[in-house]
Amino acid sequence: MSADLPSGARLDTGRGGLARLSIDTPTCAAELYLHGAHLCRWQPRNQAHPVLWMSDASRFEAGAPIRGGVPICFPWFGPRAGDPSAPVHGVARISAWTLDGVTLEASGAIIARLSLDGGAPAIPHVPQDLHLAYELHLGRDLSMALTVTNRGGVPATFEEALHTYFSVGDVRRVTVAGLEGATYADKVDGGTRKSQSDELVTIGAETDRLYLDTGATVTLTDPGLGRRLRVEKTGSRSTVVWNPWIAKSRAMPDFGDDEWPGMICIETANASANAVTLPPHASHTMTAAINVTAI
Ligand code: TA6
Repeated sequence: MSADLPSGARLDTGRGGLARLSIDTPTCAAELYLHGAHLCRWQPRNQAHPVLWMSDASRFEAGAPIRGGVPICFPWFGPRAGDPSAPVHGVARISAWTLDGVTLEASGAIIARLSLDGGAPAIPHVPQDLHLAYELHLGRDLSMALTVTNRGGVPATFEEALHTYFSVGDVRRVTVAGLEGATYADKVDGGTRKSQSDELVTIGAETDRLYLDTGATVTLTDPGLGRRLRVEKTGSRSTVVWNPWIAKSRAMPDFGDDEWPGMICIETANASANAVTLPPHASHTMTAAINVTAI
């Protein structure tokens, strides 16, 4: 593969000895691990501060999820119903993906294509007829597209999420727009269904909300870093907003005790009542496009 890489892209060995695609072009710097097809870094050239947040305490080892960046949750979101021993958020984020191709777009963006086939011995829990393809466009903007194909003869149901961690100046000062009127399951309150009555979501305590039946574009305004991040999505009916705050941060071994003010997750998903059922031989694509502007 190395020989076929366009200029500005390099396949090397990253943290924990894991294979990594390093990108350094006039439009952005980025790092993509084959472990979990995990984007750990994306920083457009006009941004002095990384857009994606990474924990300094993250593990980089086979079988363990990376903390930060964009984990891919699949084929379930959260704990697996009826199987408490199964890995939280599924197995895609702890599996070794195949890098199928890397090309350079006229816009200067790098396109990386990866895949994961269900049923491989190393990938338990993924029904063997499900095939995942992941395409990232890494440039001044970022776009991610996850396509699931059911190659089997029976319907397949799954949940999925691009569990994006954004870096912010101070989470207590950010606002999230675009979710007004949506219903959400409040996981901090036992999953109680509530309605987003305020126009803006603000963070003043542990927040873990699964917004349902919404295809809305979400805008994160961050006065601390003087920027606005816009997340536009397709093929997604759920949005998750998460900040662990103090106690939950301390309870997570791969999350620094004092790191919580610097991050917020805004996740593009299909979860719970929005799980996807794919007929035989059908595909479903979920996309998230992210751009950053100054405020
Ligand atoms: O997306 C929010 C969430 O489901 C939270 O409940 C929290 O557990 C978070 O994901 C992180 O999950 P992880 O398994 O990566 O620790």
